[in-house]
Amino acid sequence: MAPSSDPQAFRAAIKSAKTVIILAGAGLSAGSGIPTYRGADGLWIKQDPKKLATPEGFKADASAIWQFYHSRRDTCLQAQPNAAHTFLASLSIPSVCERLLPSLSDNEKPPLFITQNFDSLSTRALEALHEEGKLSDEEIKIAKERLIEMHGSVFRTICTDCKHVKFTYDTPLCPALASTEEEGGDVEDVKKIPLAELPRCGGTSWNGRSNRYGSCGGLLRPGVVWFGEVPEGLGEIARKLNWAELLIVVGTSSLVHPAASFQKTVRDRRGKVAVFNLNRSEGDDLADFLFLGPCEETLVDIFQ
Ligand code: BJW
Ligand code: ZN
Repeated sequence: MAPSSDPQAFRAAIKSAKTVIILAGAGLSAGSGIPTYRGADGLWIKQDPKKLATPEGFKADASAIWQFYHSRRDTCLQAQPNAAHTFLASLSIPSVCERLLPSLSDNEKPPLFITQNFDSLSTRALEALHEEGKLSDEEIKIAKERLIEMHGSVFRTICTDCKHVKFTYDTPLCPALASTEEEGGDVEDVKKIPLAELPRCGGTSWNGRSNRYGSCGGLLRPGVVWFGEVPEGLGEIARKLNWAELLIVVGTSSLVHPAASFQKTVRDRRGKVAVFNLNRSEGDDLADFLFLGPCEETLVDIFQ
């Protein structure tokens, strides 16, 4: 049966669901000006993901990788959460959650929010609600615990030696990256930064080596999940997917695994799937609901 685009039927499904999971992809942040991966203007159309988004690529040319991620980090820093981020974040406000998802079990509030995006815009949308006094300290803490960034964060670094993980919005991460301004330029064209001048564990002023965790001087890598690496939070995700009565899929092409298989997992357990996407996407013909258009409009409109 073709998916339904009837807002009333969707509202009925969401109102009766005891467990809801949201899965987001790059389309959620497209309205904030962050490029997607596979669209006409997508990153992986212009650039080779084997060179830029694999551990092997990093080993081969850490300088090119760091310049690529430095530029994308700055794009994310300059972007603002859009109406879809804000709407999804607002589900963490108890009164909003109660009104829009009245059947959710107490231990399912707010709904688990899985994002493949590394841009922190969903976190920043929560932080904005907190600053506006709409989320208490305790509520934002719980909301952040229920937000899984399964492909990591561009604002995290991981030390390749001591494995220390650090989160920072500071930019640039080292002086050598300050002068690399080319946005998405060809990898071969960017300047070669010596390994010693790339971001190092404990900071770039560090000039010796020790065994100290978090200050060992080792080479840092971006804290994102590359192809061939295991995404984060999979244990929690698998447990929740088994019981989800409704999976809301927002702005993903559903081509990258394991996220691409979440729809099938939910359907196999007789849960419902609703897809919000600008265009048709992989597997959406099997969804129960399909709403085409920019999610910063469709997602917000449907709940009004
Ligand atoms: C809008 C919109 C608007 C636009 N409103 N919508 C063969 C078969 C099966 C699997 C594999 C295979 N060969 C290799 C694999 C595994 C591989 C994989 O899936 N590859 C495929 C390409 C085939 N996967 C992995 O390697 C993963 N790890 C893994 O499998 O480990 C093994 C394991 C798993 C489980 C248990 C144990 C072991 C890791 C994947 C890591 C992905 N990393 C990236 C890069 C992150 C860092 C960076 O950005 O540089 O993550 S790749 C990139 O794709 C990024 C994204 O999170 C991810 C998904 O992309 P997304 O979000 O769907 O974006 P797009 O651009 O594809 O789609 C955007 C959508 O938005 C479009 O549909 C638009 O229409 C829509 N849109 N504007 C609504 N305004
Ligand atoms: Zn270290």
